[in-house]
Amino acid sequence: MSHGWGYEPTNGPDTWAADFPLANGPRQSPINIIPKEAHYDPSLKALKIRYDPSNTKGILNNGHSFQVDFVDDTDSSTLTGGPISGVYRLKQFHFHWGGSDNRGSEHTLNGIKFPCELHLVHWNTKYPSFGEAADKPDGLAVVGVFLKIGAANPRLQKVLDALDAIKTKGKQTTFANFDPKTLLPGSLDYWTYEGSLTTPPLLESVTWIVLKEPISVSPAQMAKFRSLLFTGDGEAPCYMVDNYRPPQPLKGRLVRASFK
Ligand code: SG4
Ligand code: ZN
Repeated sequence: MSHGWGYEPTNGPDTWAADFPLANGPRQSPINIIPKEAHYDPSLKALKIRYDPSNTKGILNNGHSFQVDFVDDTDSSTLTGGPISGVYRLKQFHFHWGGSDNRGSEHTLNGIKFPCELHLVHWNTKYPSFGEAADKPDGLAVVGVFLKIGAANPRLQKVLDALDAIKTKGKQTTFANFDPKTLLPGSLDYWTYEGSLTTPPLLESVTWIVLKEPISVSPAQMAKFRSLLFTGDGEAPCYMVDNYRPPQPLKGRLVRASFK
């Protein structure tokens, strides 16, 4: 792919395997979650999430999504408990969304797509850095949250208000004092399985923790996501929409549920 991976027909998910053969690996993400086929595991612990808003560093349009980055040089914003052992630090969060409300999430529920999915990316502090952790089987833990159309979400609005400043690829701006815990739903019930990054290099290093309860987003808020561009300044503009990978084969993996 001379022009790099993306979400267009010419460089989209169906083409990634040419440059990233792991695309056909044994533990790829996302997946379709079939709640009736998930195994309730009473030994799964409650998720413990502790974030320090003062770790918020900035917000960036990386040409595939936008992400809010966090300072991760101490254990002040961490994920523990749930299916993981040890302490994982928050690195960034980002979203995937559709060009229309009938698609956009990466994970699906009984084949149903949500209009958007939030990913909170954490790395295992048994490794020295995110970079060292990113290719280890227990290196990363990503919490996934579905967004469904409903009332405007006031917690999300502060993030969306920053998007005007990062419309094009490569743009970044300061973003301060945000607590991503405010984005989470009331219940932290989850499904969990062993998977991968959903973008190249598709590394098989992610313990996925997908929350059962969606959060809400209004149609006007979804329009704001869709006002971003995949393209950089001076390029023919291409709206950042449909930046999701579709579900991948389960290949015998077990999906466990923290709840009955
Ligand atoms: C998005 O493109 C993020 O912006 C990427 O963040 C992220 O890559 C990528 O998704 C894959 O993450 O939770 N969907 S995912 O599996 O976190 C990484 C950056 O490019 C490595 C930093
Ligand atoms: Zn993601």
